Amino acid sequence: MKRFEILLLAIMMSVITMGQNKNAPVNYDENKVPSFEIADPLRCLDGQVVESTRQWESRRRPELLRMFGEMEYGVTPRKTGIKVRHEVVNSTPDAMDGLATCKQVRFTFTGKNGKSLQALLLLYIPNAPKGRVPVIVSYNFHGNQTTTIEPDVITSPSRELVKSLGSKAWVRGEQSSRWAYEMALQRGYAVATMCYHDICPDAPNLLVHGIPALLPDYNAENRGESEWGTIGIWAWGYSRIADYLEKEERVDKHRMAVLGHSRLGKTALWAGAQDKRFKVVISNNSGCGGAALSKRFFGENVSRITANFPHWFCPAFNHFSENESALPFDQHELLSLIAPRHAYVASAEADKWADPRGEYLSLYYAGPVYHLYGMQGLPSPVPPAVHQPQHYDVGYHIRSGGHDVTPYDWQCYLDFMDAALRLNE
Ligand code: GTR
Repeated sequence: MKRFEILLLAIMMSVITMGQNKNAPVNYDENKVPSFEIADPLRCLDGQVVESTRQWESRRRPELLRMFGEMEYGVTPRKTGIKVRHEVVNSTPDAMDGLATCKQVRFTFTGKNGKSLQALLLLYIPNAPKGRVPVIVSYNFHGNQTTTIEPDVITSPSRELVKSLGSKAWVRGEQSSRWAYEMALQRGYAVATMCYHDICPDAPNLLVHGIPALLPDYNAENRGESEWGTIGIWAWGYSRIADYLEKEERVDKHRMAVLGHSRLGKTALWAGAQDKRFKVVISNNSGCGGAALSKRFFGENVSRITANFPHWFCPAFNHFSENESALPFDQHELLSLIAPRHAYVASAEADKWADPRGEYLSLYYAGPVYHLYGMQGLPSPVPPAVHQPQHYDVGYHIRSGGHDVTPYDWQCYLDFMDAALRLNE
């Protein structure tokens, strides 16, 4: 047996009585955070501490990627056999009063079993800068048409599977407060968005309507312990968007960022951990299973999240319900997989469910890997006050208010990216 299989088996046997529980206790008291040791991300399972970036990349990084795949998000298949076709269905050179060129691109995914699926990418490219521009890639929750009131934006296809067509969730512009397109475009960034339901509808019984339908061996009803959940599938989708953008003539493929909010922040981190083309990886209020340390057991916990959203993770993650201390890794090690690229974590003061302090500490404890690359992580274990962004080679801010994406968040991300991507050189 391989080392991971033994580890997983040992964990499963030790937690047979635990389980996912929608009513599991939730801790909001800092005094009740259990004492636990923060694992050194540089220490391998066999106890060896890596001392060079070469060792990190050849030994520890693959070891961590395997653990996150096998025990949390599910293993991303090396080859899916899925073919992707792109078709520009609409191109407007003077969108947003001439600020941008708007392209809408249909992706058709076809599996070896002959089944296919369509998704729609909305891409805004600023008109003022000459040449190639950096791009921010970010899924939306309710369809491209909800991110703006621009009338030409085509409605994303897969929504009716999730909620009835009459639902106000799908109304044009309904989520526009979360999309600071004009600010990004004015600052020279392209923005690419797609509805995450197009890649895989977000409901346990709907996996068969997403990318899994194109995989003949995927058994959505009875997944293997380490088989893909939707976070893994959405992360795969982020990489397929990057494939397209790499070939887009106005986009600088060396300056791609991925940004996600909440469950899509978890997804952005897992995508950014695996796909090195994302040079900046931004987690907005991603919480449990995202940036927040699981072992703090503060706010949402593994028992609650796996009970409420059993399809997000692989089944093996359930074994850590009410048993976070048995995890052979924690989320700071997910963040460390982004180095030497740039990780950014943002919290909101009132979003205790996402454990703002745990999100900050996670980024802080990813520091040793950044240091190995001669880069600067967060200098202090003490989180900053609200509206005091901390921008080093990694970035963090906490703002007032609740679980959301606001223009203030975008402003911080753009400031950070200007420096991280050396936009003004
Ligand atoms: C909540 C979930 C969080 C977060 C959020 C969201 O219900 O408990 O983990 O992901 O959804 O995605 O909006």
